[in-house]
Amino acid sequence: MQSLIDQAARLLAQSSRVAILTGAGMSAESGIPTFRGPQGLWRQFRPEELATPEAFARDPRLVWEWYAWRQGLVAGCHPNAGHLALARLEQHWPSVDLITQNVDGLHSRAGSTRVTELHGNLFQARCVAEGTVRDFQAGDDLPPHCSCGALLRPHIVWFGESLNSRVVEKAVAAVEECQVLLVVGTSALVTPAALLPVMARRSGAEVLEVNPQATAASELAAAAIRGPAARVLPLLVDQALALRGD
Ligand code: BV8
Repeated sequence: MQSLIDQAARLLAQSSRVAILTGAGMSAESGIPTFRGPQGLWRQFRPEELATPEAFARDPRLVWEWYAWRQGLVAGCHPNAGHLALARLEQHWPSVDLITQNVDGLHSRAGSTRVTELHGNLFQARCVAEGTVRDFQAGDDLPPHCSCGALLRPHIVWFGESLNSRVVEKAVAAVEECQVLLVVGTSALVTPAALLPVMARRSGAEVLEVNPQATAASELAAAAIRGPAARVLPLLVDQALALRGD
């Protein structure tokens, strides 16, 4: 693994424009279950069953119970050494754009400021009638309602829903302009996020991957480092910083 970290650190050190794509594996070592991991995300349900507009229309209370449970779980978790390493990368490189599929907010809590949340944020809700978005902590009164009387829904992109076009444009621009795309903790199965590494390669960027397992993005990677984010990312960033003489 060390030779791959050496190779990846050299590519990072030589680049001024870096993009990062993270998925659920980024937060695994913070204690947040991944989507397709063994322990799953909640009771006997699968995310694809609950994270859909159909599930919300059918049973808004059940869907809110799931999101309230996740809010409680995430609130008790902390950014791990991998999140902190990516925040350090942003502090020392001229241009770092972090694109995350995660809705847990841990990158911002770790200090990253240039974060694009492709799939929304667990701690925001939206009025289904007015479309207004607000910070929101679920209480006991589920499902919650807006002051206008309409239902509030999690401000999350569900399966089968389109992503915000401005958010997608920002993510595509970042991967098409970067020199290196670092892909961390994603199975690269969910589109359109899974298309970003392909776009980066097509624009001439080098792709680096950090994941204990092979994924659909591995074949695009100049270096696919088989290890956990919280262990690999600090080593990678420290080595790249040393090569830059920072
Ligand atoms: C869209 C918010 C246009 C929810 C999420 C059939 C019918 C309908 C749609 C589709 C269909 N077939 C395909 C689609 C499109 C669909 C899709 O891609 N589905 C998948 C399941 C095939 N996509 C969509 O619906 C998107 N919208 O396409 O709009 C459209 C419109 C109408 C109809 C069709 C298309 C919307 C997708 C957004 C869904 N919302 N999140 C919530 O969180 O509640 S996606 C959800 O999956 C999470 O955001 C998660 O991040 C994301 C992707 O999963 P990963 O992050 O990759 O996580 P995963 O568990 O899979 O992998 C974890 C990885 O970490 C593994 O590789 C593991 O090895 C690694 N790992 C583990 N430990 C560590 C680690 N890595 C590093 N360190 C560790 N320690």
